[in-house]
Amino acid sequence: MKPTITAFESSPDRGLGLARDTRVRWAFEEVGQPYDVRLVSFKAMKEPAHLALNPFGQIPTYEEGDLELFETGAIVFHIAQRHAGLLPTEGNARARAIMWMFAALNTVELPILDFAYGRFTEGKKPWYEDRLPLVKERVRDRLEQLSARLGAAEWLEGEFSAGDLMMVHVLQRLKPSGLLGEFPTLAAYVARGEARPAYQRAFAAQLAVFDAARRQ
Ligand code: GTB
Repeated sequence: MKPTITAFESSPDRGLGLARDTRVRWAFEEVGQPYDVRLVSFKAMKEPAHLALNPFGQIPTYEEGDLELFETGAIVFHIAQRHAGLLPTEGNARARAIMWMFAALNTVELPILDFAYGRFTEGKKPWYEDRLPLVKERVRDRLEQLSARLGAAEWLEGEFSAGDLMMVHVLQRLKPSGLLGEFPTLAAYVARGEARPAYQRAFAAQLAVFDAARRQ
């Protein structure tokens, strides 16, 4: 059965691929699983039908038969468990790849979101500019640590895995700010992820949605 995910009818990132359906699309493409997309408006995301799928009123969601999921960590993990290609089969290597998925979401994405959302949600507060250097420093700390760990390796643990997929998508969020560019090792890591044919297909699919919405 072909799974269906939800995505923004018109993404606020204007097709940059930063909304979280892109990481799910990328996972589908890596494992060769076709999928359908149901587009939702901001209004529909807060209505009962969508809230039944995701109580937080967010995209993406995942439906396959009687399975309904939200949270990209859970969705990508589910796809990676169901299909070969995103998690190693050997037990310890698999555990390490899963560890990096959690590290991407729990340790690296949190300060990045604090930085990325701050401008929109707190940008007009009188204390925003005072707090900004602290917020940026927290991001830089994580990037420095991650960059040191990655070193000259191509991917975090040998072969490309769901851990890299998640980490690359989390780091991409920093590209518009220029912060990622301060860390050439990580900028090159993100570029390697973006060069993967599966990523290219996922990116093109989400961009096509944005372009179609703009033409209407
Ligand atoms: N932890 C959840 C997950 O990983 O699935 C977070 C899901 C989430 O934040 N979804 C966002 C959403 O639905 C879309 S991706 N927001 C609407 C709402 O909360 O009302 C986040 C996003 C939005 C915009 C940009 N952008 O413009 O660059 C990038 C990412």
